[in-house]
Amino acid sequence: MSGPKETGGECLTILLAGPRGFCAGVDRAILIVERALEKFGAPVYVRHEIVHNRFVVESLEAKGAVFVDELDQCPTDRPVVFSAHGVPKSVPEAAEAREMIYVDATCPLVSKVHRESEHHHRKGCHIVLIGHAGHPEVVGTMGQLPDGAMSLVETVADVYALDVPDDKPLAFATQTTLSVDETRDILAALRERFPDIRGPKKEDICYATTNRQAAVKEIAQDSDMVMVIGAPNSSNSRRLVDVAREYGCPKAQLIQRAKDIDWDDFDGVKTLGITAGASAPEVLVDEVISACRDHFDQVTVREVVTAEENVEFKLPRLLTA
Ligand code: 0CN
Ligand code: SF4
Repeated sequence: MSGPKETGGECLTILLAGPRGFCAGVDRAILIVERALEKFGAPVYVRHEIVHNRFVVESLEAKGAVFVDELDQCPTDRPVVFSAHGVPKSVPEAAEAREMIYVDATCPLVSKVHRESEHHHRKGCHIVLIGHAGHPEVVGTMGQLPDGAMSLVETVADVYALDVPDDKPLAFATQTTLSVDETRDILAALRERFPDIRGPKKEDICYATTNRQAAVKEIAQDSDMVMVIGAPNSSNSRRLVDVAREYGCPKAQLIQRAKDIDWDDFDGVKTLGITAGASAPEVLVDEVISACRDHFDQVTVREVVTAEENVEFKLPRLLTA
């Protein structure tokens, strides 16, 4: 099929995973940019995409936010917001040195990992971070400590190849948006190789990542295809695709918008699973469902809810005073 309604009497059932989409950290980060625009007027600079979603970034640009990669691209007389993923300590230090107004939109659950890493470092530990090289959260977390204080592992193989100082106790921390199952295996390897390693009871994967993965597991097996709405640079969204594939739906894919849907791919698809990463707004889910309604004669939507969420984070004081 290629154009709208060429299917002739075809029905589609949509299984909508719940929870999906925005988490409390993303809600807060976006609100921080909006409040900063209200308080300081435009332009407000934002270092890195506030969350990994083009639609969100473009909506904020339309309100007067200017997105940059690095702090030195901002004029010193305008406020700057740091993204939800966190920043190395050197970034707020540089902002202070330049006497800039800055607002930190780092998710409190990422900041918690920063503080725990600092705590282990103060106790004399070397820290093993489980995460994806180059991801801004990993860059931010590693940047809480001096160079060489942390080692990064991405896989079980990395654990066995790991070279750590033998005169220090070990502790671990993790990125917040990893695959729960993969991290369990990496952690088991770490604990097997270093039985005394210190760290949190489970890992640092956040509630939103955990709940969205559990929800997509529930729909994957019953779906002929799963669409995860999210961006290619969104770690938590990409993990939802991995999890859906592992849990019985090889035809799982990441799409950013309805226009990315390849309708030719729908051959034999009677049940479509839909979820969205923590940085993908619900309006994009609605857009995909409405595109499906345009292409099928009958669409039935069934929401499969595996958890209720009621997490809320406070805004920084600078924006509430
Ligand atoms: O997609 P995000 O902006 O970030 P990652 O999943 O790539 O870390 O979602 C918000 C999560 C955070 C922090
Ligand atoms: Fe915070 Fe988790 Fe949301 Fe990231 S995905 S912003 S860590 S709640």
